Amino acid sequence: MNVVMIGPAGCGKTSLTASFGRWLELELGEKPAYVNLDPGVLNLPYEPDYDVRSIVRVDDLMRRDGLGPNGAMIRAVEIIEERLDEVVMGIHSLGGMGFRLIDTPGQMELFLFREMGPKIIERISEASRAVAVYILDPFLASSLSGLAVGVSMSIVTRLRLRIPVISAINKADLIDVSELEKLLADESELARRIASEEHGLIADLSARFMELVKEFSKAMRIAKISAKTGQGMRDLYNLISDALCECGDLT
Ligand SMILES: Nc1nc2c(ncn2[C@@H]2O[C@H](COP(=O)(O)OP(=O)(O)O)[C@@H](O)[C@H]2O)c(=O)[nH]1
Ligand SMILES: [Mg+2]
Repeated sequence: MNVVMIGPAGCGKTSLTASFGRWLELELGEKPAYVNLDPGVLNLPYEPDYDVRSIVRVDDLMRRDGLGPNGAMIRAVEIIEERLDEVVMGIHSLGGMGFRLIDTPGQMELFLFREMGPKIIERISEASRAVAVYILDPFLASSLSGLAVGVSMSIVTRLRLRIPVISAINKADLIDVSELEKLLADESELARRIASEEHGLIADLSARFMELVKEFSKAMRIAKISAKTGQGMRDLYNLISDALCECGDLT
């Protein structure tokens, strides 16, 4: 079972890979495999069983080819795309029956909007099931239109990767996300707040985005988590298990 971490830069993909993995090990006695697909990361808080930096490293490209960080990152993704078979074989060779936790590049557009992400996920989900965890940064959700944008990115993820997607609000230790949780659980309250706090076209667009998300995800089930404190890992586990069992029911 593959669990793919997706979300904007800094939302906590790498931290969650480590802390959800630790939770699986300690609470369930699982032995998850850790996969790093970020060629740009310098330090990892987990020991990767497969590391794409065995093919290419962004810091090497910067030094060797005199590229800036963005140019080197794009070049690295091109190299990974050229050597996709190797990457897929590396991931396949991990084998095992348990969880494979897949950490993706900091900037999610490199994974989602180029070939790299969809191709890798297509290939690995031929042999085993896969679910994506779309991680919302609570700072984006500080306005209702921001929340609509954050949540609707889970649909974009669904469209690009073609696997079930569940959502999680990370960094719950930093800001109080209970208000946010209540809003997402109560459609009519959400609609009322959008109507009163946003105006005109923005209110309209926010409301429609939310409807779209609800329509596609049946219920907006979102885990409230902290990769730092480990809070909410059981909820996340339950959502992931449901998504994998229902095989598309959450899509
Ligand atoms: N307080 C807090 N910080 C977090 C949490 N998750 C991640 N971070 C911090 O957010 C920053 C970015 O995290 P990282 O996992 O590298 O994000 P990525 O770019 O999505 O892989 C780091 O400084 C993390 O320590 C969390 O749940 N709580
Ligand atoms: Mg990362």
